[in-house]
Amino acid sequence: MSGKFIVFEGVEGSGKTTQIGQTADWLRINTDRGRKIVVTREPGGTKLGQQIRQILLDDLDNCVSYRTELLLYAADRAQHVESLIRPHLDRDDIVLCDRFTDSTIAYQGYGRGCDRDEIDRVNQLATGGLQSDLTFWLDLDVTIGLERVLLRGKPDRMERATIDFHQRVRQGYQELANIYPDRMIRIDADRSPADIQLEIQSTLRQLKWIDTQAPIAET
Ligand code: Z5A
Repeated sequence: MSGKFIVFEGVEGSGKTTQIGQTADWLRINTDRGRKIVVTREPGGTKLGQQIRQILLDDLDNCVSYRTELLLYAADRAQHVESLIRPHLDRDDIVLCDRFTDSTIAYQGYGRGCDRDEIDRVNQLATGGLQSDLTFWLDLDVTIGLERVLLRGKPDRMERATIDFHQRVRQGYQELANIYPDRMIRIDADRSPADIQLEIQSTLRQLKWIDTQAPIAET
């Protein structure tokens, strides 16, 4: 396996989708010819995953138990890793993924209070040990993020959780970033999309995964 696996994490509305799109456009221009840039997400990166996503985010009168929720995210991930992520990494592609295992630790662990050892075992089963090469954690005050997503319309089941829940999630990301400083890079997401994108491009250039002669794109 020789591709690169880059994950974007953060609370709701932190700008992951926006930044992944811009990063993919920039990488497509600036990486070696033939190296494919793949954009995907969790939950819902596969056909089966889209059905699981619907179950997870639909309004089910909160009848999904926390353990069921944990296993549904893991089922989505197992299918995603096996049928999409690993095959692309085996072909030397660059995979950009909106959320991965750290989301489960932050949301089901810190947010819901599920047991951390159980989460680690479930993540290991779902991924076969695959970890990101690099994770950008877009760090944002949860009230700002939730205000952004509420402008989009009706919040989904996860978005309707309490502010306390979302604050615990953010705290979870902070602790993960402290534990894994080499893999997880904190990006201040309370800035313009252009400024955030420049920092992401600059970080990727320093890692020399791309043609370092390439200019940083105007955003
Ligand atoms: N979840 C979980 O619990 N466990 C797991 O293991 C996994 C996930 C994998 C998936 O939701 C839910 O599943 C999520 C975690 C949980 N739950 N919640 N709540 P999703 O996929 O539907 O949504 P999301 O991942 O939370 O992303 P999002 O809400 O779509 O936000 P985003 O992708 O981070 O941000 P965005 O779409 O780029 O931007 C949001 C808005 O802000 C949009 O209008 C932008 O134009 C605007 N924006 C973006 N950047 C900026 C800046 N810099 N300034 C101002 N405005 C901006």
